[in-house]
Amino acid sequence: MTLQPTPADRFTFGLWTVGWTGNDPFGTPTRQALNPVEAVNRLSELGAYGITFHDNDLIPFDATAAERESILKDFRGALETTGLKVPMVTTNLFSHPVFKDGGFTSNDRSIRRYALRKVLENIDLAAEMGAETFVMWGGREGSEYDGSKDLASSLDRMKEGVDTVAAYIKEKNYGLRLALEPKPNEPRGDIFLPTVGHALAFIAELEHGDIVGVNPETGHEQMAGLNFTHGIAQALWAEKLFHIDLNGQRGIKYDQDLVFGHGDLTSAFFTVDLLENGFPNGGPTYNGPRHFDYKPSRTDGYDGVWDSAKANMSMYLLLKERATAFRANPEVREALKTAGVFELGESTLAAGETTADLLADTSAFEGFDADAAAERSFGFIRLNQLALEHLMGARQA
Ligand code: GLT
Ligand code: MN
Ligand code: MN
Repeated sequence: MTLQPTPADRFTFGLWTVGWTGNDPFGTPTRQALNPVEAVNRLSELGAYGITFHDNDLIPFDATAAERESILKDFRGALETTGLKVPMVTTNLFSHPVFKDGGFTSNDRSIRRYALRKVLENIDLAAEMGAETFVMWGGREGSEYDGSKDLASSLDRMKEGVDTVAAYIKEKNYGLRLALEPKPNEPRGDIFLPTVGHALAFIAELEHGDIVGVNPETGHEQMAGLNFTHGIAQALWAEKLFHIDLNGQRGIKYDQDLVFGHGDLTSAFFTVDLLENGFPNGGPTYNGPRHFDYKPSRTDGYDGVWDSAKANMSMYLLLKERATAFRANPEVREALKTAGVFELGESTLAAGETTADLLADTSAFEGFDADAAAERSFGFIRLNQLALEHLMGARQA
């Protein structure tokens, strides 16, 4: 059963996803180029809410001003006709050979200045398109050899770049926020700000960090063997989950960019459960677009491209349905209670209790029977079985 999405679901796609022609390090394209206007029309027909793009997905790197205007005119026309939105825009600082050692952190200062100008120009376009989020994926910001970089200077230059862009946004009064997208490696041997955690720590050092958050991608955290749901949870907790890239990845290997849910399905279930139902004890929630950043496998023609676009949305909606049933089921509520999930929401010290009070509480330590407390069975296995039974559709609400 394929569920039918509507714009109210806020599903968005990168133009580079359905527009990927299948070129990889070992082979040339397997599909013809896709006209951006067709991408807009098709995605709208399928029930998507919006489309996102890099400057050069739409406007070729070497386009003249007149070519740029004509492309934008057609694209805007398609957006107007379909009602599709552009909630996010990003810049390509990785394809052209000039960026082979990065944009913001290239060892060549003239290239860093050029990269910054390219981003600022694209910020103007993003604001004009009505985008809320500007993603920065620094795919080429990194190294193959540790000796080729001053790592502290690299972070200084990254900070300088991001702060300059953020300050420009404020100065122009654009309603944009920046979202840094972590990735551990590929195309560089090691990419700077490799995980959500690194990015959050970096943002805390910024001058204009108030408008800078993260855009975590499912597969990127999983390439590092990390738990994606934990990553977005920490970003939410820090109120820094500004955007999200959903896709599929099977384990620690090259970036697969599979359809959402086609990688680690159990993890995808808990991702959707968190995005849709929030933390069991309350807290910040995610209200932004559900953005798919995947690659339709190069084995498939355009039939497969549109099937896979549909599949992303359908997987999300199916998981949403299962996760909602999971949370509503009384047996699950009971299992969550037994597991202590709600108890974890209670503060460890009582309201107004001081450290001195805790030290004076002999029942907390001297009189505490650690062996007896160790007897508690948390019932986590049963809780997980209930989750999987819901995921598999073996149980309804
Ligand atoms: C690139 C990358 C993605 C990023 C995009 C944004 S481009 O395809 O693999 O993960 O989100 O720059
Ligand atoms: Mn990816
Ligand atoms: Mn991505």
